[in-house]
Parts: sequence; structure tokens; C-alpha cells
Amino acid sequence: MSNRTFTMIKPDATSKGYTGAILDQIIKAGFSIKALKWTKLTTVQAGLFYDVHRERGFFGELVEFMSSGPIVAAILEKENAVEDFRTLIGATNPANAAEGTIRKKFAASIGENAVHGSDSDENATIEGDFFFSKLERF
Ligand code: FUP
Repeated sequence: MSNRTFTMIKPDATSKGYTGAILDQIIKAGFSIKALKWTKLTTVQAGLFYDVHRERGFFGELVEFMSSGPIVAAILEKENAVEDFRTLIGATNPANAAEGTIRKKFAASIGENAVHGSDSDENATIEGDFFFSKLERF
């Protein structure tokens, strides 16, 4: 069990002005911020981040969407971080997300679903390393 996970607040949520409310909900749920960045992905960078989905039908749309506007990237710390954060954000499709979860409150569709959360300790490390150098985490 690792105590760190990685998240992105996606372009749909940043463009609707939800960044502050989402960060507030994350912090109130007991996560502390170890690294934080406001940035924008190129299509190449978005494709690399989601490389595992390259053969899926939605890959092109996913890459276009994820590079369409600014995102917030963050490394978060909490006991049981990966699993607890997945619970906090809710199901990938907001229609199936539990009441009170971040995706239920802020996401519009399965494609534009407001936030990313790592699905394993291994991916949390890989994804955090994708965005942050050692000098950028505290
Ligand atoms: P999650 O782990 O909940 O972020 O979901 P996945 O790793 O399965 O999917 C990654 C991203 O691909 C989702 F956030 C949105 C996008 N996606 C679609 O657009 N359509 C799908 O049917 C499944 C995923």
C-alpha cells in the first residue's frame, strides 16, 4: 500500500471554473498536496500519458480533449492514497458515479469526466514522474 497518488483536473473542469472547488474537496477529504502544476499538454504529450489506450476507439477524442485547454497536475499524499482517491472521484462514467463524488458533482460525460486518478501504486509513480521533477515535490 502506497501513500501517494497522482491526479489531473481535466480541461472541462478547469474551463468551467471548478479548479478551486475540486482542490478544496480533495484537501477536505484528507489528501495533502506534495506537488502541483497548472499546465497544458500537447497532443503528443497527451498521447504518451494515455499510451495504454492507444488502440481504443476513443483514443483520438481523448487526446484532443486532454490537450484542448489547461489542466492541473498534482501528487497527493494520504494513507491508502490510490484506493481512497478513486473512491473520492467516483466511477469513470459520471452517470454511474456515487452521490457526492467529484465526478458526480463536476463531470459531464465519460469522456469529459473532470478528474484523473491513478489506478495503481505503480501508475501513480509513473504518472507523477511524467509531470514533476524531484525539485518540484515537497
Ligand atoms: P479512469 O481510470 O477512471 O480514468 O478510466 P480509464 O483509465 O478507463 O479511461 C481513461 C480515460 O479515457 C477516461 F478518463 C475517459 C476516457 N474514456 C473514454 O473517453 N471513453 C471510454 O469508454 C472510456 C474511457
